[in-house]
Amino acid sequence: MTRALEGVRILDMTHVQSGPSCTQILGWLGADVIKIELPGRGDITRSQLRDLPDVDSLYFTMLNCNKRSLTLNTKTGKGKEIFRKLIDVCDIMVENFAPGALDRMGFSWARIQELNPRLIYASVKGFGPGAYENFKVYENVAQCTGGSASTTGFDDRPPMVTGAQIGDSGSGIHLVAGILAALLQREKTGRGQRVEVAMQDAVLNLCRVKLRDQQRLAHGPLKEYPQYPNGKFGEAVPRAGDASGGGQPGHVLQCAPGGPNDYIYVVIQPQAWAPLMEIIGREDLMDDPEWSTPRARLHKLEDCFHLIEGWTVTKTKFEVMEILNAHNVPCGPVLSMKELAEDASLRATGTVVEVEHPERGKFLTVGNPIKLSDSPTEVTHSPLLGEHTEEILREIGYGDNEIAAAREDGAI
Ligand code: CAO
Repeated sequence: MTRALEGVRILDMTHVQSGPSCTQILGWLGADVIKIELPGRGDITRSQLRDLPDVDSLYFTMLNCNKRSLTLNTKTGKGKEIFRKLIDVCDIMVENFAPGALDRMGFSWARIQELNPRLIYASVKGFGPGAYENFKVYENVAQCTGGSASTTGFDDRPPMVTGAQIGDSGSGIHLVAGILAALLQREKTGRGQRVEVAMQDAVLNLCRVKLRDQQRLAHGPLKEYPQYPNGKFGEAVPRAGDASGGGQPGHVLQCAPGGPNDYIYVVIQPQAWAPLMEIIGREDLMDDPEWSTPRARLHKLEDCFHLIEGWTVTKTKFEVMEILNAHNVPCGPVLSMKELAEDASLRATGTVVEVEHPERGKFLTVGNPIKLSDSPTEVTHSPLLGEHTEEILREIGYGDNEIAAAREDGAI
């Protein structure tokens, strides 16, 4: 079976997480991803947070599957020549260097267009054009500048970052969408274009509902927030703890036996109130006008969840999930990374996969979360540093002598 992006060649100049998360997905969709790395060192994450001595870190192996590695110093004369050749034969270039790094190498967008007008040039930067455009950005910086930190955590505690890498992998997936659209447009126009995603923008896009609430705040308190009705609202959207960001109230409730992740998130849809009350043995509240409508419950949500928690603490989160789902009540157990790593259905769908690596042996990773019926994903191991240098150079027309000379030069 062919794969969706078969025949598409990516010049992958990415490093760390945001860019690599994008090109890994393109690889899973079938593109040939050629990862360019600095000779001798490679992507800095190869050696960061290592769990085994002298072996590529999980940070690297989990973000660079299905790619080939070519070591190339693009600041040498020979390196620039090889880079120009790669620009010639590739469809898409992806990079997430600090602002201006590619220009400093001598490859501005204008120059790239001259070299290959069909090339799509995709970048992740910390900020879009404006006062901050030249600043470097990492994950948590983006979470802070994109509105996530100010709206995450509890009212009486400092702002908090989330474990979901919404700045890095969130920007990566936004970039994938832009690249695929540009590829489709190129089918019609024959021209490449520039695709840019700023991490601040990607995070803000994922915090859309909080900007919604900022505007609602002008018209009165946010009644589904834990600050209502007893606390105060200031000028900006406050941290809402674990209150639901949607239209239906929800809360994390404790379960048995009381371990750090023995919790379940329960949402009270209007139609779920009666079944919930029946399950917890409070049939008296099913039709009580003081409790039975969303409006009546709004000023006492904490009491509502307290009642339900009195029942959830007597069961495990999985028992609660079974019972509530049998009555169509939306809920979700808080799953630990250990539980997710061992989850049989995630293994069966390839969302969690074991990959054999030539130096570290088997490692566990998150496979392709995007499932295409006509384009299956097979996750292959991340490349060793420079594993494919000669293979790729031969493919683009270099012979043995030229390869040896480039190596002598330090270009590869
Ligand atoms: N050949 C020659 N030079 C190379 C090279 C190669 N193959 N690969 C990298 N380099 C050079 C770059 O050209 C740059 O040189 P100059 O500073 O002289 O222009 C240098 O290596 C360092 O690149 P950098 O500034 O991007 O790296 P850094 O570690 O200092 O900063 C980061 C890292 C992530 C903060 C920065 O790249 C950044 O802000 N990127 C944009 C936002 C982003 O993606 N952040 C996500 C980080 S986590 O996913």
